[in-house]
Amino acid sequence: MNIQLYYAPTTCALAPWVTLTETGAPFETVAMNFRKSEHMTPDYLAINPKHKVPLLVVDGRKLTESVAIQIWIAETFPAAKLLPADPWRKLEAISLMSWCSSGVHPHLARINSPGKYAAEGAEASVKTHAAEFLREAFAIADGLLAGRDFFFDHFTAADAHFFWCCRRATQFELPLAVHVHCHAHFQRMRQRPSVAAVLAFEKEKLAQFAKQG
Ligand SMILES: N[C@@H](CCC(=O)N[C@@H](CS)C(=O)NCC(=O)O)C(=O)O
Repeated sequence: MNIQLYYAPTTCALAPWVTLTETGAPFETVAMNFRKSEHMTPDYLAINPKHKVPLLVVDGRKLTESVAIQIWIAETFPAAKLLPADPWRKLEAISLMSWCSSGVHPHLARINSPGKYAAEGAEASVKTHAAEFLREAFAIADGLLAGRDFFFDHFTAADAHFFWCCRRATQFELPLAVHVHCHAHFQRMRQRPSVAAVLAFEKEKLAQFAKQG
């Protein structure tokens, strides 16, 4: 099986990169330079008109949307136990990832690029509102993580997905540490070999892109 993951540093493509790495399966990472708008080129738009990552290509078939990609990885490599075995818990994990994707990520996007969401002059207010939504989201996750190492009884794709949300929040200097269980989960995840590997890969790619100018 030929697996390619289209990825860009700092983006949510980090989550499927981590879960694919957890499977031990070989895959190719196609690293894109967003600062050079490589995702807006005619070549990439022909593959993915949504101009987003992650994009998974498996034997020439394309799959977009992080949640679908995470489920594909978990179901294709069941030995990695990337979703809980119990059917209800499995749906809870999918629910958590859907929330990361549709309930948390959009607020992070507003902090990253407020100008895309507001008229000139209103950017600061978009960021303030997004930060408040994020504070509420991290408070909810904090309750779910209290007294636990992971969202379920072992590491799952939901942990990888939420890790990305936390990471992006810290990159925007949002006060994650006030949510003590989220913060502890974030630190724990950073120690995981798959996560350490993606962070090292990201650093390498950013340095390479900087050299290219
Ligand atoms: N709902 C999508 C969101 C993907 C997404 O927004 N990716 C961002 C990076 S975190 C992106 O590629 N943005 C580039 C753009 O929108 O042009 C998913 O979960 O896969």
